[in-house]
Amino acid sequence: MKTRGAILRTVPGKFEVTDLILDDPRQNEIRVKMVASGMCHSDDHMATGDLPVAVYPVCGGHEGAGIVDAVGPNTKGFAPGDKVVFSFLPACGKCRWCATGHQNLCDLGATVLVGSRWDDPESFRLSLADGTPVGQALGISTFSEYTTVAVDSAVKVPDDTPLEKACLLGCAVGTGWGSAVRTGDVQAGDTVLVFGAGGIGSFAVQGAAHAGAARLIVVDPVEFKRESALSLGATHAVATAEEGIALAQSFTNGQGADVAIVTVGVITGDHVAQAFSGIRKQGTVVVTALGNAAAVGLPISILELTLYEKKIKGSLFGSSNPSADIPILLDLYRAGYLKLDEVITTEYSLDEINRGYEDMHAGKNIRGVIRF
Ligand code: CXF
Ligand code: ZN
Repeated sequence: MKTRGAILRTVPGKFEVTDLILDDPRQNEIRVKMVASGMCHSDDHMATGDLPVAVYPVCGGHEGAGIVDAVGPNTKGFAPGDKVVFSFLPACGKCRWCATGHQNLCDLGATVLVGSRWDDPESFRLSLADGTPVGQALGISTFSEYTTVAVDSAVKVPDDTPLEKACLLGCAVGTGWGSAVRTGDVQAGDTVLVFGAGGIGSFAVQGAAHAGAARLIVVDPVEFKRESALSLGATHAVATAEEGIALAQSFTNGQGADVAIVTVGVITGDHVAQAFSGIRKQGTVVVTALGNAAAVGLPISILELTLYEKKIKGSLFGSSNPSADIPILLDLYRAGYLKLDEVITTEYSLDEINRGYEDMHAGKNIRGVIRF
């Protein structure tokens, strides 16, 4: 069938909304009519090349929700009309990682930057009108009016789920919340530093607050993001890392934060090193962010690493299990413990996608969302 989607033809490049051809769903695939897609910084990293994908053109978008429109032959568990939230990481359910409660590290994850079907590298679900294959971002391409995905990339949600908010569960919520609650293992009473109060940072704040952080310091240069973070549970919000670290030290008798979470849009080694200098002995730096690989060295103190047993942990989708955690987080939203509506700053049409990313760069958005 025909669809319209936002593609990147080259890198670096800008999104271009164009007509695309979408393959019919095969076995274990579903076709979904998109309702909403969050505009994550990682799609911009695809546009700059900081997050390299194998095939261009690529249709962007990895944080979305929609309604099943068709299912492939012999595809169990999904039916037309079902509401789904996508997971930007598939979960096969069988590999070592899925089987041990680490779905975020599912072996299929290695294939999602390839852009094709993972069981058939020559086969693409999207193409241009002239037949040129179009890669799917993270195997899902949520910047398209319709998309066909493997069932491993979709989580069924209740019929009354507001998909225009729940789309955030596909990346930002799990990535941020999990960075505090799971990867960072924030404990009641902890002092926590969160660098960056954008989409991911807003959920890191909410996760840390939910886990009982007593002092929750947010660092962001943009005033309205600091105010938003305060309303989401941060106890303090400052403009610079130096101020944040000084605050953490003042609350801990000079020891430093228990956990520091780095969620800034474009990370460098200096951001990690700064966070590292702000944690206590045996404290943890959690890194959720992406940046230019060439610019990320780690100028940390080896003495502090060894003598203070400090830890630096990468965090992919917040160390979560999307099939289990997306429904749990949805329940927390329904119960009022997780705020989604407040994190969405602006809604855009698909055709306004580049304006949305310009707004993100200008610091105007916490999260922009495309409504279809
Ligand atoms: C990223 C992690 C690397 C792959 C794309 C998504 N996380 C959040 O956006
Ligand atoms: Zn993302």
